[in-house]
Amino acid sequence: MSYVDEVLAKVREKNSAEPEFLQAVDEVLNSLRPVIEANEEEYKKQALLERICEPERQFKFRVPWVDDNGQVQVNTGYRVQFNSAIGPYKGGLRLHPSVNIGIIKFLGFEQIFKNSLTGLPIGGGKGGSDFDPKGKSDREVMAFCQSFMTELCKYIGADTDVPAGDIGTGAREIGFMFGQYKRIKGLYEGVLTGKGLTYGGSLARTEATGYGLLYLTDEMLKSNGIDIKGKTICVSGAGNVAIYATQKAQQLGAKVVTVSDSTGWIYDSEGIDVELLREVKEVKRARLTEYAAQRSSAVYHDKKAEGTNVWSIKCDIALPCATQNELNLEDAKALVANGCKAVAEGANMPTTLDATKYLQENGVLFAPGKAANAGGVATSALEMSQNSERLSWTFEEVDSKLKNIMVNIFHNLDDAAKRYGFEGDYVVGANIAGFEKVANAMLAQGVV
Ligand code: NDP
Ligand code: 2IT
Repeated sequence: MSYVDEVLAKVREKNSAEPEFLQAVDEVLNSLRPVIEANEEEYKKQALLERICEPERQFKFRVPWVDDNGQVQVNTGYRVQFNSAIGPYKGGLRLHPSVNIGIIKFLGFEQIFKNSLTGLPIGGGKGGSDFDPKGKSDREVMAFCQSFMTELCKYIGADTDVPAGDIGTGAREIGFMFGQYKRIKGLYEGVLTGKGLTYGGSLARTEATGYGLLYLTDEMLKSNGIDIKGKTICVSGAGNVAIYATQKAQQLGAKVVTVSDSTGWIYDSEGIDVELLREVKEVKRARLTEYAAQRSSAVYHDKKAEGTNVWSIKCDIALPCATQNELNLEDAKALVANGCKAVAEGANMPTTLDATKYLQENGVLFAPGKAANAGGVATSALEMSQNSERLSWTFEEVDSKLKNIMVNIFHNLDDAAKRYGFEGDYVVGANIAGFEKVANAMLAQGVV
């Protein structure tokens, strides 16, 4: 049995109740085969893959808080500090009822390679809670965030572990958490990223994941002789990543015709009105039905009632920006049948393994999330730099650094794929390019 197969078997046995984690490990280890085979003896002796698949440490804690009726509620909090070989743990906090340890581990595992791809000194971590901010009052959200941080603050710090936003965690939640950290620890430090601009946040961090997704997609298309201008794009999601992906796609001359949330989706034949979308989602925190009500060119589709989703719409480019496993084999078949040329993942692991394979086999350019959505965490690292030097850079300065990082990521993964004889396979390229730096750092640091 090869070393990769041996480790895969062990990881499956040990984590059998964590399907999302196993899916992420499966994809990464399988695509690392050429590198592992070239160094099999050393890596095996050093148990490098076993170490990479085992978090350095993980915390699970009680988060009690009082709701607006005076009732005590209890949620579970998590932080997984996965790998610190190349820098302090870095990664977001997801607040969503579906959160469990397997989901946090899959996200933390992906984050190791994503953070490495950015070229910046950040290790991999992730956290969150099964708390649902949806429908809660600002006071309830604050009560939860303060309780969550009261425990989390014991394990994080500007040079230890720096959390940020993810699903359900935006500027409001980061603000409440930062305030509580400062109050308990008495430290005004860059312990979180995605902060507000008046207290250490970076310009362009809000836009960074969506903008970065488009910078990388544009570079991938260009290098395959395709101009993004005039192309039709389907976006899923209607949150932070989806909104700014839509905005940048439009700035680059493409037309985005769909967005979605967990209950339904919009087809807008005139192209999505980003300002209206921001008003509905960021300001009013309302459903997409509200967008449709205010825009005559938009049609709302109820996901459950119709059993449909945005991937049924004809497009040149698909950008899944909502959540994991939201684009399955059936969706991939519909995209291919409709002539889709490229898929780039704004979300983490939105495409199932069989769908990814089908897209690649049918000639669709496929940019995996750990590369395509790395602009968010890269800009978080730029926020950490600004906090360390106690300066703030202009929007243009941050945005141009972000663009350079995304263009470099594309060429690094394109080169890595070519080096190992997998030209055009950006999944293999991203995993290899991300892995090499982490592996070298781990080997140099001994058995830790
Ligand atoms: P937001 O919370 O801002 O938005 C999430 C969007 O996805 C919402 O429209 C939400 O709909 C929808 N969604 C969430 N969960 C589900 C679900 N289970 N089924 C269907 N739709 C769902 O999150 P972000 O935009 O920040 O994150 C989106 C994705 O991008 C995630 O995979 C995240 O991990 C990834 N990502 C985020 C980065 C960031 O900087 N924020 C960086 C890199 C990756 P609804 O409003 O109905 O819940
Ligand atoms: O998945 C991700 O990369 C994020 N949610 C952003 C993490 C960060 O530290 O900015």
